[in-house]
Amino acid sequence: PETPGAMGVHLDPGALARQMADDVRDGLARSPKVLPPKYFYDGRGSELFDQITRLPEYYPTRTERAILETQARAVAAAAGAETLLELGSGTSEKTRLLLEAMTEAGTLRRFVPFDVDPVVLEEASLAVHTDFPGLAVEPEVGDFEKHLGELPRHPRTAVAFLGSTIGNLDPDQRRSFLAGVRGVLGEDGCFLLGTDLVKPVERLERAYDDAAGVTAAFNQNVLHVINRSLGADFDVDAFAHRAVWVPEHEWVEMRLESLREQTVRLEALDLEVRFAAGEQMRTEISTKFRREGVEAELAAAGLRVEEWWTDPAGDFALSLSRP
Ligand code: AVJ
Repeated sequence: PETPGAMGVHLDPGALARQMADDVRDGLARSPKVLPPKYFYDGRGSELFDQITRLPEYYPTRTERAILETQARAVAAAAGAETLLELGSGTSEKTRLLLEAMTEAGTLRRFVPFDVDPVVLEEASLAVHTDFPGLAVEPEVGDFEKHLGELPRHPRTAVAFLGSTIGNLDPDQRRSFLAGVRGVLGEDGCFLLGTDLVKPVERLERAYDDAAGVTAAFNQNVLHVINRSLGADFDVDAFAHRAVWVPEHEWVEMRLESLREQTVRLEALDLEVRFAAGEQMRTEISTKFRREGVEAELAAAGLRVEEWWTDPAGDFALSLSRP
């Protein structure tokens, strides 16, 4: 069998670096300060996230996998997909359940993993190609908030966006992201979306502030990323991890709290930024959803929910929607 198709590239390392410089400059100029969550995932950050998914407190990954394990055939039957396009595909680990069910159903011809990290994408593509030799694997490198409009269109495409990554986008970002998804679907595609659901605050805050401190290390790692990429001198240990449920938005915020008054220099931005003692900077939102809200946001993008699968406890949902 042939090797995976050449990668489509929509985002080169130079563009990524400029984007990061702009995002960090803007975020640190705001009050309160914010950093975008997409810069967590360097090699170390991806490794820490992988550890998070195995923590006893962090239920979303294993719950979504359990739903996929139970419902993979139903998903494959409902989707009837010739092409599976996975957004933010990473290692495509859970996606294998879908690939198996969809190849078994006999409809699937092509897998398009789409991710911002070309190294992870290459590895994942090779692994899928090895295990699914009949499948055309056509990876695309890009940012799902920017490049959906540039992706090649194929008939009967199922777009998958798993892990409740959509929860890391704010409502405006979700609106424009979902409009982009609607665009790649054409008239005969469908959208498979994983969303974490609202639940008692104690469980949510523990899921984002685990006893072993892995999430704290994951949160602080973004400062290492900025130090390395932008020549900054954040004293990582002078910032403490916080996880806070914000009821008016129904999201968990991760923050980094400056433990003392300090000034940070960012060489690549020619910038010095002051932090007060106790000042908190937001590094991530992780929105928790209700069915009505998911349906309303999808409807606003021109998508109607056809299937809604959850685990028995109702912790997490997988929806399938269509134009
Ligand atoms: C995989 C991005 C959805 O928000 O739950 C895990 C990331 N942050 N612990 C999430 C994350 C802190 C995760 N996402």
